Amino acid sequence: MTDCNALKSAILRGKRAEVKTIVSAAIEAKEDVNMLIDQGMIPAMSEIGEKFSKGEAFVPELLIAARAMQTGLGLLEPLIAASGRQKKGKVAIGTVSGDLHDIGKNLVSIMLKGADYDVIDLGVNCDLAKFDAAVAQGAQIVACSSLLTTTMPFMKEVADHYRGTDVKVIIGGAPVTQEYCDQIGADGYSSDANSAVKLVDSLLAC
Ligand code: B1M
Repeated sequence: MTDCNALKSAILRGKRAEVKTIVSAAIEAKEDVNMLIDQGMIPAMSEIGEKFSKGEAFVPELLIAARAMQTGLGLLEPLIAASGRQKKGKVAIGTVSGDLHDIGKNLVSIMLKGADYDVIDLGVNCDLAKFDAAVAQGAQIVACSSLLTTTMPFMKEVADHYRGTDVKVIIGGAPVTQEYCDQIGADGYSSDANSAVKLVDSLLAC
């Protein structure tokens, strides 16, 4: 059984090799992937975030922890996404223009892939042209992630851009709320990766 505290600690110390060893062993043992994410990875990022807010940790420490988390997520991704079944729909996801935070977006992306969605991951700093290109490839839903209060207003531009079309715009990220979603007229909000899957399910009536 994986020691999720050891995983959390390895992420907090930015020890990518340790993360790789722990996650690889868990994969080998066919352990529950969600447990690693929910009890090891997300708590690690929450803790470093709290320390950053209190001035007890700084940007370089955030970066090394984020890279260590990405190492683990990269190993888990094919496992979660592996599925021979017909995809339930196509979702484009990206962190909005001006914003480079991608850990939460990557989690949502992985969870959607794991739930049998075809996901076009547009990365970070996405402008309308990038979202449009994904829609041209058949994306039915555009999922926007924002971690900065300064980049949240771009979500309104996305919602306005697709209003009146068949494309649904959904939003999320730490500073985003249901109230903000209502205010900008987006089609849905979710607070975490799991509820993002439920939201997409409901919008596509799966
Ligand atoms: Co930055 N950062 N950061 N950062 N960073 C925050 C967001 C901040 C709150 C820290 C703080 O001050 N306490 C603060 C924003 C303040 C504000 O806007 N009011 C901040 C700042 C200021 C900055 C810089 C400006 C710092 C600087 O340079 N002076 C800079 C901005 C760069 C830019 O984007 N242009 C910056 C840079 C960075 C790093 C590069 C060092 C690194 C990012 C690395 C990376 O992403 N590859 C980083 C990090 C790691 C953080 C914190 C500590 C952690 C973010 C994170 O990964 N959380 C963050 C503090 C915090 O949030 N407590 C902070 C874990 C992740 C799993 O959660 O992304 O919320 P989250 O995703 C969740 C949900 O929100 C939801 O599901 C996810 C999983 O359940 N969700 C969605 C997310 N997207 C969704 C989309 C959906 C649905 C749900 O679509 C429908």
